[in-house]
Amino acid sequence: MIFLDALQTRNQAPYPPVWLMRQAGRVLPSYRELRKKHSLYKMFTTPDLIADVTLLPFKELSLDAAIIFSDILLILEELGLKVHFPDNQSPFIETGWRSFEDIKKIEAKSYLSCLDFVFEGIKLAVTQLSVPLIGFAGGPFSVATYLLEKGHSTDLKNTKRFLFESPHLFHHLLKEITKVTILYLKQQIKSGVSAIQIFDSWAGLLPYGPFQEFSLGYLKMIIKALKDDSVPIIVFCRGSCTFVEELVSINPSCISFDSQKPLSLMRAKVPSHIAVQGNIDPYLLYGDPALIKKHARDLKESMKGDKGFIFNLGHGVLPDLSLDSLKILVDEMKKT
Ligand code: 1CP
Repeated sequence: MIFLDALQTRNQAPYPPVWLMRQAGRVLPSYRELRKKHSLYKMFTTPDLIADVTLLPFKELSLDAAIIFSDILLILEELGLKVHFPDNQSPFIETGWRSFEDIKKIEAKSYLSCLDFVFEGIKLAVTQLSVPLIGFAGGPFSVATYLLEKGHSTDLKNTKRFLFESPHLFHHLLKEITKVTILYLKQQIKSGVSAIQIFDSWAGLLPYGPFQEFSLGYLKMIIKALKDDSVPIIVFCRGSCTFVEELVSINPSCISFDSQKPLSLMRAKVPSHIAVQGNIDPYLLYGDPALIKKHARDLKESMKGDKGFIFNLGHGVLPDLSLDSLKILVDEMKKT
């Protein structure tokens, strides 16, 4: 299990473990076939389909970890909200709010009631996998942005305005999301995942103070709450190269870096007991095979001998990439 070994910074294999964020998506022809038959919501909520899609990338690529097929936004259904995944558009959330004051009504229950399909999907997937399964959740800040922006946004204007206008209300929202996230991750662990990744994808758009107050503080709470569950926790945010010292301060098992800086430079700032993951720019995969191989070799060479290096992209696989490019990248990383 070289993936789990690397998370404990003791991988002895002559190559790093490899997995890719968003490996189970539209880049796979087999996934596109399934999408013709089922809505995305059906795929996220049917245990058999969750397990099947989780396994799809293994037919095409030689990977060292799987990630459960789900989405960071589904957790909002535990707060009584409805999440929509329309075809070829960003997901959006039906809030029914007339003003942000309605956020006061959001309250987490002390138990989970509507995400059983995820746990059933995990149980089914682990019985069929020969590599560790990663469970995940969104960082509370990133999940909250989808509520406040009502879907995708490039500048997070509503969120940033709200956090300065109504910081108390924003903290209330983040606290309630954090409470359900902790319950959700604990149940994923009980169902059989061997590691957790927290995706705080949008936190990197925050300036320094708000990053600490509205993102990092809640990531820290989650890490603390899961301490006794003894499962490694990977933290990812776009902006991780900028906020490396802050991410180190919350002591995750691994930091997943974006592509903004060389990974070896980041490693020099991360203590040796914390693993590092990353960080090829996903757009490189539009390049020709020779270029892809060169970047893979350079990264591997720069991290040679690092027992806590996990290969990944700096962000998720883009849906319109060619599968052949992914194969070239993965094969090059795994060459001894
Ligand atoms: O292999 C895998 O990683 C699949 C599991 C997975 C994960 C980890 C999915 C399935 N979504 C996610 C996390 C996720 N979802 C994130 C964090 C990671 C990241 O930054 O990439 C985010 C921000 C979302 C929200 C989301 N869900 C978006 C982005 C919207 C935006 O703001 O641009 C989209 C397009 C979705 C739908 C979705 N979720 C997952 C897939 C494969 C898809 C696309 C489905 C399709 O088009 O068929």
